[in-house]
Amino acid sequence: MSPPMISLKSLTSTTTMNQLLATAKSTACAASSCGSSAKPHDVEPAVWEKIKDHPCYSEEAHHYFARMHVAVAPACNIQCNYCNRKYDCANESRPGVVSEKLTPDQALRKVVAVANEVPQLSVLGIAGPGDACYDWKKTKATFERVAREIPDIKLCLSTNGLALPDHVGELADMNVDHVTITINMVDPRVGAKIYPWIFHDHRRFTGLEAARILHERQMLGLEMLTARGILTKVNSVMIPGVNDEHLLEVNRWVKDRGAFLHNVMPLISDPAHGTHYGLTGQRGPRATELKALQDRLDGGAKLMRHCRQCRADAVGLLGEDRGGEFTLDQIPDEVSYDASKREAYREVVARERDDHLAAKKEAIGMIKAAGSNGSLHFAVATKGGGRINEHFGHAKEFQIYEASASGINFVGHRKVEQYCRGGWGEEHALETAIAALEGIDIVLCAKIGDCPKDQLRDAGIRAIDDYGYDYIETAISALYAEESGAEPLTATA
Ligand code: CLF
Ligand code: SF4
Repeated sequence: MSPPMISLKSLTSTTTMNQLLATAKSTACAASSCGSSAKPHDVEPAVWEKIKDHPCYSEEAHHYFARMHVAVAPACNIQCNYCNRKYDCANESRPGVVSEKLTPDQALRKVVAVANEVPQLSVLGIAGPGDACYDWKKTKATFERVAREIPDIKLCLSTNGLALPDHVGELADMNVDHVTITINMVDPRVGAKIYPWIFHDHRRFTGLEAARILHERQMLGLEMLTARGILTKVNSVMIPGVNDEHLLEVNRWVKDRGAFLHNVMPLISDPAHGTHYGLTGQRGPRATELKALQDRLDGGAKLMRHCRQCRADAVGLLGEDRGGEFTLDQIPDEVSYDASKREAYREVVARERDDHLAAKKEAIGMIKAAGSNGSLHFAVATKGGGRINEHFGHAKEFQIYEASASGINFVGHRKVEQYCRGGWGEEHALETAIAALEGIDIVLCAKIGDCPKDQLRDAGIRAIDDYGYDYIETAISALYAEESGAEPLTATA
């Protein structure tokens, strides 16, 4: 029999403590139906403790937990050809772009306000808009103030690595468990095409010398973090014709030095952004080129495939940005932290995750038992919680899964223009969504109208809303089994 469904939506939109706890209590039986451990078997328990609530370091956690960035570090010590650190464009969504810069005190106010309203919040990241290690005083002051007020929040930092070796000791002292270094090259000849200059040791360096110094400092920083047990993720920007092939070598180097994850991101390049690459016509990779490179990297340093390339002031689950709700003018001058919503949410999520993991295990067993050699690609409309819980017309992105004899793998996401606005479908948005879903066999969503369903069918894509609010893997396994002629699974959600 199907256990009652837990609605994470009800948790995240509940406004009072009593409502939240009542919701948690009413869902307890769903969790008790599952005795499986929430810990995956491929990581040490101590590492799992560090990643289990971090939406970037655990693909599974990104269904449940949110990060927020505070833009306290505007200064930078290098120039990347893909960046111009423009501060005032709320319409862009890419790293290095923010709407308002904050002092550490303003950042604390904002973190407390978000923690009181967004129960999924688990991580505070400082990712610019400049370099968090170069603008160190503000980064450190922010982390110290927030950690005093909200001790259980995870602190996360992203850096170009040049100033990193100077601060690894303090990062360890502050219990920062997660650091990201952007490493785009390990050969200074490649680096010279990406970085026109760096500022180091009170001097400006250019050309090969600049790239060599940056490379040596990045490797040193990575080794120092690994030695202290700080989990390090390496971000690499894939720049076709500049470092795309070279990233295979980067992957080997960072794996050898203990990187926990490697996240290869596509170059975002547009003349309107005013960056060197944008203005000189350097293109970014196509989605298929990115995936092909990621597939070639499989077997090296473990890959992250669910990055959303967030802004330096992003707030919310990956893939959503609620930053606009928490600008300083909307936050009271005095805010005090109330832990109740976050604590209640965590209790419910712990149970929900057990249930989800059991369903996932069952689904993957079913896929393997189906004995098919083929693969199917699914695009899923979801608002989080690992469930199919978004209407097709409201989706701004689809999560992409590949089902094959080896199991069910999350392989990325595709952004789309929202099709339905105010009850009306936008024809142009539907056309671009269908184009973005190229290569997809089946779209899974909570609801879809006849018109978009027919147009998707004409494009060779089946749209199915029969599994609305089920777990993603449960629906995928049932459909995969159906295609292979095997007995479908009974939905567990
Ligand atoms: Fe922020 Fe980065 Fe920490 Fe995450 S983002 S500092 S590790 S909390 Fe995450 Fe955003 Fe991708 Fe970064 S989705 S851009 S990987
Ligand atoms: Fe921009 Fe970051 Fe590069 Fe500095 S390190 S130039 S902020 S992308």
